[in-house]
Amino acid sequence: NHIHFGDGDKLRHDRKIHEEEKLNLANKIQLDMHENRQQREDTGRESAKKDDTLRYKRKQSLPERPYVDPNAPGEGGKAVVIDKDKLSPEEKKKFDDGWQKNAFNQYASDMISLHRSLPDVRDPECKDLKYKDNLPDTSVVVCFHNEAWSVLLRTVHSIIDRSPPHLLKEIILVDDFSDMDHLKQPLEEYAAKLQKVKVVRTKKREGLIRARLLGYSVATGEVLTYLDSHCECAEGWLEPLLGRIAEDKRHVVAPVIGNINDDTLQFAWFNPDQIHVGKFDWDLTFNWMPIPSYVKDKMNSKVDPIRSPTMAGGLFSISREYFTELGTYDPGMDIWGGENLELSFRVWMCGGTLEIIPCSHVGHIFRKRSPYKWRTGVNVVKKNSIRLAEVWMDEYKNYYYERFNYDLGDYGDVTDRKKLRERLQCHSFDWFVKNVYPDLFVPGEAIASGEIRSKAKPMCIDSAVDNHNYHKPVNMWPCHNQGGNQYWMLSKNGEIRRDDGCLDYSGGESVIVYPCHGQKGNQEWQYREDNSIYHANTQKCMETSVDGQKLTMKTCTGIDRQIWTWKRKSPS
Ligand code: LR7
Ligand code: MN
Repeated sequence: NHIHFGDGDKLRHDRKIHEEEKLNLANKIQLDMHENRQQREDTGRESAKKDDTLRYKRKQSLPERPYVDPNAPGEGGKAVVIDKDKLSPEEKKKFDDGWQKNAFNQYASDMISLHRSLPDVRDPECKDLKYKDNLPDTSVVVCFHNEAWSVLLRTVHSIIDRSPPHLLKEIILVDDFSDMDHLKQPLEEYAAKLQKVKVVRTKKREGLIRARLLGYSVATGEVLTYLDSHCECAEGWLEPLLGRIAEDKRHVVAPVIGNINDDTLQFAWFNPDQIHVGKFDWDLTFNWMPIPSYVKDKMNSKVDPIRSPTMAGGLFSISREYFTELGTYDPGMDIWGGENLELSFRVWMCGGTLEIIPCSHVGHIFRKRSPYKWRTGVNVVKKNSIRLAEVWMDEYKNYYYERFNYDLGDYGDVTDRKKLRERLQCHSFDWFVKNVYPDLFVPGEAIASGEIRSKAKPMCIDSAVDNHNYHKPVNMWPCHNQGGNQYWMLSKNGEIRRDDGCLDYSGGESVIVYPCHGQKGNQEWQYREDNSIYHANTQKCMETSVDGQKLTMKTCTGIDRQIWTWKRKSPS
């Protein structure tokens, strides 16, 4: 499993040579950053005292930001609304291209200052929190593949403008083999003018996981902070993250992730009572959930760190030493996906904690589609997820595998990662579930699971379960025996569910999928001895239409169109 990073070694080499030179430079820079006035006032005091004052001063002051007209587009995090009808044909084309290339409104972003102001979104209580004097410094690693100029540079400037200089060791921009021209020479030149910003490049498209490993290999700060390439850091974002790590290097921490609207670039944030934590579903996708009661009950204040079973993956800080001990990332993971759950499970199972820090806010552009090319012909997310399931999930991995009928395919070699787990002497996945995420729905508790096949025709109950499919009628589809949208579980309290979606009937023609509410009612079903599926509330039975395409609810009669085979599996 050898990776050729290319630039990494060279940089490390260069670094050695310039270490001394840079140290001098760093001292000089720091001195330059102090207000000369302060120094002048201090002359005459004894030198020890002066040092203290300087250190204090350094902690307080942020770099000066260039003046931006407060009425400029997007200032204060406000929305930029563009009336496309008023654009000239050329501008319209620019507008469309921007969306096409980035899956967000690049045209709007280009209108906004790289130094735009954001509201101070912190809870007032945050300002009472005190942090250690000698917080560790951080390298911020930003990986990108074909990112828009204004969005990437706004990320960079928001880091510089809102981080106390002595805590920001460097920003490492990792170019994952982009082919856009602006990311080549122009970025190099721009970065050279900014102190502390380095550009490193992969030699081929590696995907975000190995790109992050390249960033890791050249980073020198005590803490590593990873950010996506379309973020904006809000006032005071950094100290609370570093402060928590300073208490114990095993604290892995993430900011509250605000939403930068993909269309208007409006910056929205979450108050302490709206903050969500990370969960996962059995198809191993990451999702958000409200703070569970067993987490909330242990918090003394709304600005306390919030324990989170998983993390989104893109925005977090970790002690560089601890990241090393913990085995960084799995270099066998490609392009995108899986690494966030892998690291989440690993942190918890191997002695660390994962927390969201309510006083730290960073915005991220959430997109509806992925704009860049993935590896074709390989389902990389599935491959990455199987790698993590094999290494970390023990017998629980089967709940994931059932979802695609154990069609694992080639997921490469995971021996090294299994050795890592042994070396670290980690807890079992069962321990993780019971101690960190006790209210997780575990399919092993299901009474029946798998496809639900009609006796009348080889048709199965079929529906996606996600925000876009909630409230929509559930229909029938030819059985494909591959799990996926035909995989359903009957829970102990009568829900027919997948992840957090439940079959729900409230009268009328159709059954719909609806978020599970755990209250029985419209979501209570019985799979009866005669293989009918009975809805207690309305006393009706599931029935397929004569052509087999539709699912309806009818008075129970026991005809073939009301008889179902539900593949059962004994809990593994
Ligand atoms: O091949 C690639 N090489 C890269 O360098 C593909 C992507 N990337 C870069 C890309 O430019 C971006 O900066 O990697 C970063 C993440 O890719 P996005 O922004 O296209 O994806 P995303 O925001 O949906 O990614 C989320 O899930 C990923 C799973 O692998 C990573 O963990 C991302 O970091 C994660 N993003 C967040 O957690 C931000 C909050 C979103 C949520 C929920
Ligand atoms: Mn992203």
